[in-house]
Amino acid sequence: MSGYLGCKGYLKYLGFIPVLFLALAVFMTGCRGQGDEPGKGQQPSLAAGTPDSIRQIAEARGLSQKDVEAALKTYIPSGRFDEYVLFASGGHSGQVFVIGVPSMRLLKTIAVFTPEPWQGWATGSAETHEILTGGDMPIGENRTLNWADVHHPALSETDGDYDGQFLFVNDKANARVAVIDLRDFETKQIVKNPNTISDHGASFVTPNTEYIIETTQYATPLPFHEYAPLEEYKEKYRGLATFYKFDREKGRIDESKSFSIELPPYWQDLCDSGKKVSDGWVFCNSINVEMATGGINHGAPPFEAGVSQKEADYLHVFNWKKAEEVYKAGKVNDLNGMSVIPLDTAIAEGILYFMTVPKSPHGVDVTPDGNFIIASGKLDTHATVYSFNKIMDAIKNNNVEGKDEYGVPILTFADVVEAQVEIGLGPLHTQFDADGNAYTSVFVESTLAKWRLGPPIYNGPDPWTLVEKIPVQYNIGHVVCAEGDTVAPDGKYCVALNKWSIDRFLPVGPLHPQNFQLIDISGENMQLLYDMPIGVGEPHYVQMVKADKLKPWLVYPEVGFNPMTMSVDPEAASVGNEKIVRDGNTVKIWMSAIRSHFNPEHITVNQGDKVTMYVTNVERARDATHGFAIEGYNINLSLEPGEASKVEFIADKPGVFPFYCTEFCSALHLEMMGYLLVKPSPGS
Ligand code: RUQ
Ligand code: CUA
Repeated sequence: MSGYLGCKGYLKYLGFIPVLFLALAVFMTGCRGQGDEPGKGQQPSLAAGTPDSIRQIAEARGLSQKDVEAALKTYIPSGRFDEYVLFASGGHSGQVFVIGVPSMRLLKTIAVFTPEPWQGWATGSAETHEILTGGDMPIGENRTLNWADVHHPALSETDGDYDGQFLFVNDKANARVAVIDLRDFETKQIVKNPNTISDHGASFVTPNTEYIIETTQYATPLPFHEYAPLEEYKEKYRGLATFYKFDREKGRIDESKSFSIELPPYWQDLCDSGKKVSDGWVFCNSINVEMATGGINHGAPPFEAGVSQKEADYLHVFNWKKAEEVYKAGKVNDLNGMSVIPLDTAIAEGILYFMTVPKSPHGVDVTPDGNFIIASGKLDTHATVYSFNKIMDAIKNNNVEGKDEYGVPILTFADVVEAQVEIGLGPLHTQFDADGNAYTSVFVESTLAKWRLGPPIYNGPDPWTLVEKIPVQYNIGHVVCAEGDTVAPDGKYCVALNKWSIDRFLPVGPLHPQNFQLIDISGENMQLLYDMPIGVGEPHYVQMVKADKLKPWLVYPEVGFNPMTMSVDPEAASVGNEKIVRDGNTVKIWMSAIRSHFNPEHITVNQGDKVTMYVTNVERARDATHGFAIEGYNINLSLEPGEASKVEFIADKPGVFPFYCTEFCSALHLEMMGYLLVKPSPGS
């Protein structure tokens, strides 16, 4: 029943669009809960021939035949590994979660945009602090950003397939993009876009990770720190699509080789890169073709009404290879150190075209063969399928139905559309399997819809039709299927990434977990296998990669390894070179850590001294991590075997401060400590 309440919320939310009342009423049944009493299982009814040992357990636990099957499909015995790995957006936590499939066990939290003490992330080491502040705001004081709204992870690709090397994530709130190296699962770089304050269409990679794409969400003046009143919205406000050049060798974004394209002030939304036949193109949705500026507080229509007045918005079609040529030819403006292709140039050079998409579109997804581009309106019941060949023909023949206010050509809708597939109310995002099926999350009705593509990717009977829908609990945002956005999807599993869980878990107060639901798609019918509560809000996109594509290090390759440079640090402490060196009021300390002591253990400095510590974990054993915390100085490091780290602080607090290892590394871990003695300066 609570599922029904969830849907009622949407009635209110969408109530200003009367036509939707009818549609919602029709679909409301799809919103209802699954009929079970919250927290209670179904009645057991096991198949004949089930061994007694299993029957007894199932009966005692109230498990049905289906429950037992689901349990067997997800259970991973101790010491065995999962087949797939999810890289999940950590939402406002600013981090990334790593989860095994099918067990749905949380394997790791990767610190990205938010300090994370257990990893020593920006809680002591100079290097991690440098990475975090690398994404600082280019203006103002006190500018270190300590949180982010992580939306979309993107694994690096080679020929359109995940290669397991890097992961990119964006921060919608501040328009930042981070680079994570999957050799050690650590963040290596955070880049702040100097010209836009928010993004959403990020992170998406081109098929060989030439570029990482980021588009503006909410239009602001260009650059965002210029002031212009909302009355000047059409003239002064702009969107941007930024193409960050990725240097695979260095494992970093190269801002000096990156460029942006100026866009009209529609709110650019999600993107997907063309692949195979459509390689060289990028497709990004947008909303607010109305260029509404809100103003409910002085009688204007609120944004939600203003932005969805018109029947259609624009899907942006970019020729990124052409844009790269134009950028290299220097036809750009320099804006805060970023090369920006002006909108007029983008139009004149044939870099940008529009296609209309009905009813407040959101996601856009390219089929594995690259032939079709699928976009869905949040207030629509269809997925609209565009043909890449038809788009190319329309561009070649200048087959346009007009231009927008800024002169961008709009391709004739009827001539670029391949199909419109009726799938349910509120479709958002689409993934694919290996058999020519698409899986679309349907938000308003809380379902996952499986439907057939058409030729040439699916050549069987009944192309472009709905196959099956499965209810999910509740309010599904994204869906992810195994490698389901690559050129070679695996099928097998999808995970519904539900915003609301309502009645699925033990209550933990008014702030409920989100619900990741594992769904088996390998059989004739989709089967719900497992609910995983996500105790952190609010994840968006997730990618699912075959576990054997990842080749992470189990210890750092050599002692004295600096994760920032991914090489041995010439300054690193090692066994035998531990020392304390004073030079005026600067004190440098080289310290080793090994079970179960630090060397040195006594450090005496004067109040006001500038202290630099080089600390190395000299262990070679797997999992022999040491922490290094200085009490009262707000410092904690995590030193993985081989890792060298650097700590810098001013010893401004006089007194005696124990330092200790924060990882329970051995039987004598409690004894792994030392004293920092700070002698008061004579005047204090
Ligand atoms: S967006 S569902 Cu970034 Cu769809 Cu969240
Ligand atoms: Cu090292 Cu505890």
